[in-house]
Amino acid sequence: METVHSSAESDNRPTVEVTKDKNGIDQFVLRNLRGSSATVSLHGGQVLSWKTERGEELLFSSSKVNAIFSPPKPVRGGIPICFPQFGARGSLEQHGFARNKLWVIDQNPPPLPGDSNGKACIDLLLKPSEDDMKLWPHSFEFRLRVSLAADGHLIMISRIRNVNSKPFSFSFAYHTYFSISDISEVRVEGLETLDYLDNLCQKERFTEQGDALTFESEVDRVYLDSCDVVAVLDHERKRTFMIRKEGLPDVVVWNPWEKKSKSVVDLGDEEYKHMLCVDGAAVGKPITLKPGEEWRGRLELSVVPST
Ligand code: TA6
Repeated sequence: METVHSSAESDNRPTVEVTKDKNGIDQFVLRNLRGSSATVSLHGGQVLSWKTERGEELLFSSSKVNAIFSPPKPVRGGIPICFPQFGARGSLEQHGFARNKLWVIDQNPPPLPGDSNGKACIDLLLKPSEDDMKLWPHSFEFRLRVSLAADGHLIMISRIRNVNSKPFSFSFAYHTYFSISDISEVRVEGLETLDYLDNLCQKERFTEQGDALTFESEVDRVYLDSCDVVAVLDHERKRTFMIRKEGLPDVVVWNPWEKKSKSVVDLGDEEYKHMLCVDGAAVGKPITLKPGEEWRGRLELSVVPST
């Protein structure tokens, strides 16, 4: 395992180490000085793991991943990047192609003032191939910075620039699979009274009632125009995931429940109990960029003890 940034005690800095997965694709392990870590793959720019300083995994990953994982499909779990669309429409695959592509290290990332000091970070870049342009004829530069802060917070910043000669529109989501004790022990706060589109009812619009969201069956919703802080409380594990977002007006909430799980080939039949997707997203209204314009979507995840 090669260390990209020195972690020698003397210089007392966070580290980024490079490894390869079983398909020989580079993965980057970010570590802070307290021992928290995050692993990012060049495949899809996907965060595959985010661990506490005690080595506890915070993101869900299907047990079937080793049996089924076959690029270009993404690993079931972690945080797949959904771009340039969320959902299945037209000729693009479900949730777009970004998560199925091989990204490269961004050798010359434009500075992100105030978002790098004291963090272990990696900058990745995705540009469309000729084949991509046939599918989605828009030139873009997608710069992704994944950082692990000194306090263990995981930060993802997506910068998507239109390098085209004409405007284009897209939708986006950080498709975040949280690891939970049991779906019956979890509630989501911060979505109360919001309108949502229900994917189980032909995207019909409903209004959420006035208290926290709990789960008794399959849920597949896009909550619209949410506030920028959402909490996922896991009563059993006495911890709460805090989701802070900027540039991401919507929140996707998905749990496949028992019946749907059985039809998802790379998800164990009982694994719906131990995962919940709560995605910072821009899905309700497409984002339109003029030539030269850039969009930025920032997600900051943290975990705090809670009763
Ligand atoms: O709303 C979330 C969703 O669109 C669900 O409908 C389900 O398809 C989920 O994403 C998983 O999508 P994936 O392509 O990752 O299997």
